[in-house]
Amino acid sequence: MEHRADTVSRGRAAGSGLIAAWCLVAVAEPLALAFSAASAPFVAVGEAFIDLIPPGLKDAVVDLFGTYDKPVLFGAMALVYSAAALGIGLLGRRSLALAASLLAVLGLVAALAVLSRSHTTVLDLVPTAVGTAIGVGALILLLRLAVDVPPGEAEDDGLAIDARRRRFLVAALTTGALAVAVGVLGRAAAGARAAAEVARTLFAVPAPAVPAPPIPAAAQVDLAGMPPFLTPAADFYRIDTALAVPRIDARTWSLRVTGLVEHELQIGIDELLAEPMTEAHVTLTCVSNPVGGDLAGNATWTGVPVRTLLERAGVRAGADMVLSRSVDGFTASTPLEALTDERAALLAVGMNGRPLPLEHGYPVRMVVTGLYGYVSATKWLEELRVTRFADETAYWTDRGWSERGPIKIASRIDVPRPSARVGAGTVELGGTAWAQQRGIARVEVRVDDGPWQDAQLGASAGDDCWRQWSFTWEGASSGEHRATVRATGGDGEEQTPDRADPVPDGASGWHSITFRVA
Ligand SMILES: Nc1nc2c(c(=O)[nH]1)N[C@H]1C(S)=C(S)[C@@H](COP(=O)(O)O)O[C@H]1N2
Ligand SMILES: [Mo]
Repeated sequence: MEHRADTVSRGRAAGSGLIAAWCLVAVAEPLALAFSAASAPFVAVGEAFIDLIPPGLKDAVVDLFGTYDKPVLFGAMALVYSAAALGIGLLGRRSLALAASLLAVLGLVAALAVLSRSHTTVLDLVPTAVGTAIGVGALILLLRLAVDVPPGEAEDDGLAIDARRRRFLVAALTTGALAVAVGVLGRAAAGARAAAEVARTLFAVPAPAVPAPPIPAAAQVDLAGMPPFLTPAADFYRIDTALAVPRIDARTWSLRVTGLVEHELQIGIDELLAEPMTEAHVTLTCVSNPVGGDLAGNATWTGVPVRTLLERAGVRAGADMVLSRSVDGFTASTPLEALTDERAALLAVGMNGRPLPLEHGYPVRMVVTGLYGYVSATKWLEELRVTRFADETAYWTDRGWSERGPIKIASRIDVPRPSARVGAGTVELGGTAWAQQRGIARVEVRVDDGPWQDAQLGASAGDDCWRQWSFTWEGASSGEHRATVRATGGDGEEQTPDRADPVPDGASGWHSITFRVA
């Protein structure tokens, strides 16, 4: 039977396109869990897209959606993909071959995206290829079944229009339901298997040769609404460019030390775990954290000092930077001096006494106190390249951020929340301040246009950690009030009121909130 536009309704054609296109995804995505993380076509297209869009646009999107940027990206992709699928279905009313070819082209685009990821091989094309074949098959089947025979024309199989429509509906619903079932079950099963695989390759964090001093109980200010002094891994902020978290088998993982060194090194996890470990409490902060923002977390990290490996490799004269590289292609440029001076600069394997969670860089990441994460805290680490700032640049430097990123002193008000309503009389305020490597010597609070007054500091757990503070405002009058905070570092630096945007090297300025007293 010929395929004529007037014999397939728009609705059935569009529905066929939509179901077939999502069959492709439903099959390919769970299948990808058996291959590398970058073999998942939907994720790969998203990552390739991020690499292609201009940095300015990307910053605008991150500004707008913050840490929801990933769900927003995936949602937008799903919409665009669905629209394309509807269009393909509609074109199928004219030509089955054209529609099938177009869906295959979408599969091809996804395949190219997979190949554009670092570390992918031809084998990683299997999920996309299988998904595309099944999607195209479903499209052809559904569009064939969608054909009505116009009244009066011969019906080759003698089926009446009603029966044909019912048959199409059953086929469409069955295919759709199968796709959803395969997608959901496949993902759950494969996800569970991947988790089990990771669990098998987890290791115990060795006892540190150099333990961190215990955290005094009084480091935690006793005030409802204050963040915990040590951030649990599950609540720790997460910032990375990876749309799918790399799943690394620690048993096959290795770290290479390359570039301007006397002898290149390659060491596996057992060799790394055999080195003496240092433990340190370090507050990690993100350069994109706005004034008063919460892209900061405090953890106890256990790891091998970066210095240990650099000394083993022998750094050659002229080097001034280490470009650390992640398995997902991310890079950070860390000044050599920050990795060789006395500060905590670790190849961390432990976070709060447990192996790093996958999202935070399992099995090994860098943590360097005093530097923003984008120039120091590479997760899923695989290479340390000793080089020169003049010769190589890192991921965010190529996108307009500073080549170096020392952390600026910062303070914020955590309690009360902005716009909160509090009872009259005595108002308790509390917050957090940090100046890594220097510590916090003083925090002052100002209510409305009143004088600056000293806040009470929580106990210190070391200069690399944030410090909590509290302030009691007696005799609060009812109405709207503004509180402002500023900190002074252990080196005497007083936090500047001058506002700076996070781009290119971190925000500055005082944090204020307004709240209402009953
Ligand atoms: N592989 C990889 N490592 C990365 C990043 C990344 O995008 N990819 N982002 C960096 C940035 S910008 C920050 S602030 C820290 C955040 O670490 P966290 O997600 O564990 O809090 O990781 C750093 N390490
Ligand atoms: Mo960051």
